[in-house]
Amino acid sequence: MRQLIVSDFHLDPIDPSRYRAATEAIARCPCDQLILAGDIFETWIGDDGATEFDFKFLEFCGGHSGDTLFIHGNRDFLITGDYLQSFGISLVEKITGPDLIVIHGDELCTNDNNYQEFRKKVRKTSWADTFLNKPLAERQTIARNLRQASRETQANRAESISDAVESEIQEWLQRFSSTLLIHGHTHRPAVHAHPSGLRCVTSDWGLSGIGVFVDTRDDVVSVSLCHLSPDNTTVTEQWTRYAGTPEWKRNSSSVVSINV
Ligand SMILES: [Mn+2]
Repeated sequence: MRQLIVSDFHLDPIDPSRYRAATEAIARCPCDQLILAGDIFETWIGDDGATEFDFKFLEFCGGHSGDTLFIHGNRDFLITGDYLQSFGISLVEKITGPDLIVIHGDELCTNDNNYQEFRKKVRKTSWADTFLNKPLAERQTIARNLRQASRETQANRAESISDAVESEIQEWLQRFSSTLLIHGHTHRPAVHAHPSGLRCVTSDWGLSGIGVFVDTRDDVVSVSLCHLSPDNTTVTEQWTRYAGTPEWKRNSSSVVSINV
């Protein structure tokens, strides 16, 4: 069983080359389950605002060799489950189990009070209903203004405010008795060994990006941080855990190019 977790493509029709790059990079990676962990689209102002590029990309993801799951990010949380299902993609709020937790990751950034307040407001059904009832052009203007405001806030914000908070990470791992948490959102790709388990962070994308493979075979689980591009797939770091043992061990082999 192989799962591939990617996030933060931030696809925007003003740059079609990024749709192509993401598509070609994923096409190189056959897997049983493709998990799109949020902020796949730079903005989503309603399913009726989808462009031809969005449509083709979702069609590609839904037609992928295995199952495709979609987790909302903070930028594309208005994409609906019905719309995704029409491409064969299942919307899930998050993946939580003892073997694996996958979330977008904004839930972990609890030092950013302003953002958490905003999140609470816009994730209410009433906010979404009011917004989606506005004409498309008005929604486009609102989204543009929000993006601009977000860029200005980010430029003036301390690094630590927008990163995942250690106590939250521990809490998530312990709540689901898990030793593996994978998320995006912070755009800080890495593998972190925490006292309760391993945390893998996926990257944002330009024409390539960093995703995570989870391979489960018999009694062994391997987690690989991978650089994915249209031309090659390179494992940069790999960790392994044997069933019945709580500890992750980092594999010593250096960077390898793999044909997956
Ligand atoms: Mn995000």
